[in-house]
Amino acid sequence: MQLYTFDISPNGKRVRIGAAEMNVPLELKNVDFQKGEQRRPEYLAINPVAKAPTLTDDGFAVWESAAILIYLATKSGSALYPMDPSARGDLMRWMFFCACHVDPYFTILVPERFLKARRGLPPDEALCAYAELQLARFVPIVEQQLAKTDYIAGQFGLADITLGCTLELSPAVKYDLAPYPKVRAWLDRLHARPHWH
Ligand SMILES: N[C@@H](CCC(=O)N[C@@H](CS)C(=O)NCC(=O)O)C(=O)O
Repeated sequence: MQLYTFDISPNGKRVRIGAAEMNVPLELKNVDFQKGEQRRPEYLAINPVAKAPTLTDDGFAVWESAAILIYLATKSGSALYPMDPSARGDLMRWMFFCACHVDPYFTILVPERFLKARRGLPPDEALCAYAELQLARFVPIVEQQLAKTDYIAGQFGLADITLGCTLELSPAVKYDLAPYPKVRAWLDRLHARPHWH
C-alpha cells in the first residue's frame, strides 16, 4: 500500500502513526505541494480534493485520514478499531467529534497563525477569535472525558490518533492548553508511544 503525503502534514502523520501501531507497512510517496504536485492529473485521479493524505491499495484509493485509518484497521483486524458495537460506536463518536468540532478550527489557526507567520504576515484576528470561541466550547469536552479515562475511548485507539495529531498542534498555533491539564497529560502519554513521531 502506498501513502501519498508530505513530511509535515498532520493528517498524513495520523496515518503513519496508525499504520505503525497496527504493524501495517506503507510505502511513503511524497506529494510536493510547493511544486503543485497535488494538482497534477495523476494525483487528482486518486484524490479529486487535491489534499493529503491519500492511500492506494492495489488500484483502490481512499482519502480522508480518518477513513484511511478505519480502512487499515478493518483490513488488519486491529484492536485500535474494536469489533464490539458499543466500543466501536464510542470510538466513532470521538472520531466524528474531532472531524466536526475540532479539526475545522485548527484548520483556521494553522494557516492564520503558523503558515502566515512563516511568511511574516499578520493573522486575521477576527477569524482566529472565531476559531478560539468555538474551541472554547469543544476542547472542555475532551478535558472532561480525559478526567474519566486515560485514553479517549477507554483503551488507546484511532480516536486518540486523530484528536492527538490535531491538539498537539496547539503550541504551533498559539492555542493555550493551560486550562486543560488532562489534555496535556494525555498528549504526553501519546508522545511517549514509540511510533508517535
Ligand atoms: N479532512 C482531511 C484534511 C486533509 C488536509 O487538509 N490535508 C492538508 C495537509 S495536513 C492539505 O492537504 N492541505 C493543503 C490544501 O488544503 O490545499 C483529512 O483528514 O485527510
